[in-house]
Amino acid sequence: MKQLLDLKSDFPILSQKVNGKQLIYLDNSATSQKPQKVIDSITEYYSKYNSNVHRAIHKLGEQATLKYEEAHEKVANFINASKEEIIFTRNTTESINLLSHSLQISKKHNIIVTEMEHHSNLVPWQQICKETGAELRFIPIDKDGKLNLKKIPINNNTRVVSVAHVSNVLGTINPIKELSKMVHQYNALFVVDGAQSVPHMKVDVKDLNMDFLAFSGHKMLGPTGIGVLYGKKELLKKLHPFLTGGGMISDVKKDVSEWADIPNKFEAGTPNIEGAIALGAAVDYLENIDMDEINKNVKDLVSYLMKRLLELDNISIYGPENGDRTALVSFNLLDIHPHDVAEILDKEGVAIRAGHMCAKPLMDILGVNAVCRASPYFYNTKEDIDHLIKSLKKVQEVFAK
Ligand code: C6P
Repeated sequence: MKQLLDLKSDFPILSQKVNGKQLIYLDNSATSQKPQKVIDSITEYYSKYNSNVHRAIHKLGEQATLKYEEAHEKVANFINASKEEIIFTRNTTESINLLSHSLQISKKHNIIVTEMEHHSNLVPWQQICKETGAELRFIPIDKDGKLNLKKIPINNNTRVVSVAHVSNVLGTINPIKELSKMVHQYNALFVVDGAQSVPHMKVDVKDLNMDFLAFSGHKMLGPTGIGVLYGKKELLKKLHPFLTGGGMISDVKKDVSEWADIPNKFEAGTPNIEGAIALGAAVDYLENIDMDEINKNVKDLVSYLMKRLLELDNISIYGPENGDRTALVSFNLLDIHPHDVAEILDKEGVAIRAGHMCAKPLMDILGVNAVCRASPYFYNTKEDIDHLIKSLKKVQEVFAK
């Protein structure tokens, strides 16, 4: 295994200068960078075996189908699922929309999310509740940015509890095993938004007893436009398809159709073939490093980031203490708008995200309109964080004048 510190050279984009300064990319929670191996897998598909899948009786078609199927298998092994339990979608957002439309929610149901959800795990449930008359309920968060499980509003009418594994604003790692137990005691379905966890830690869907898990390829070294919905086999078999058309049927008559087996039932139309294959290459890359190693490395970087941010005067940091968090740190500098912070950092070559983070209800709870967020991945170094801190000090100097 390579030392994690050597890995920057695998990512061609990271060697460039931005605004005349060496690029320090700390916006990995928005999207990660891609290693050469993933980029090559896309070029290889288009230059050697571009063809449609599940249709063609020719060499290229067979090769593309084999690789596409292999990608399902790689992703399945990555989260300890089986191949037919992996549905390829465009992203986490589409995975959750697929579920919310397929679950046949009705007026008698309630659906529970948390106050820290990304819009993608809130708006689809909010809309389905509006359409069906079901009730949307929230697990509140406490002052430390953790879920208050004593106040989970669950009852026998709860159909779904859908929770982020890791918050994209607070970095909180939610207690998925504990939640899963609680939810299943009420015979409700347990859905996990893994957009910010799957890239960073070993997520075992069986050990954590998740009914469904949604995540995005682009946050875990894969390309944009490919996402995953995992579902337990017995549940997926019972669900209605979200999109219908070619590729998802076993038989069609003029007035009636029968559905193909899972996962094809949920993959209507020509899929994102190169995206799936490249996600398979991303999974290979991550597994070659080892997810436990990545988890440890990112947690160390986050705790170093917290420590160094706390050296600054007039800073508010959001979310729990070290240990209960990973992936990212959100903060605000007193009286300086996050957009101004990000703009000045950009001039120093440092890329962070500033804004509402697609979590407006959480912004309301925090009492802010926007935050700054720095999110390292395993290829970042402590020197990158030192550079961020130096640049933040410059921001404060500019505004002190
Ligand atoms: N968060 C961020 O900068 P998509 O866009 O579908 O790939 O992922 C949506 C999503 C869902 N849940 C969580 C917890 C997320 O963090 C995200 C994406 C990015 O925080 C882009 S807004």
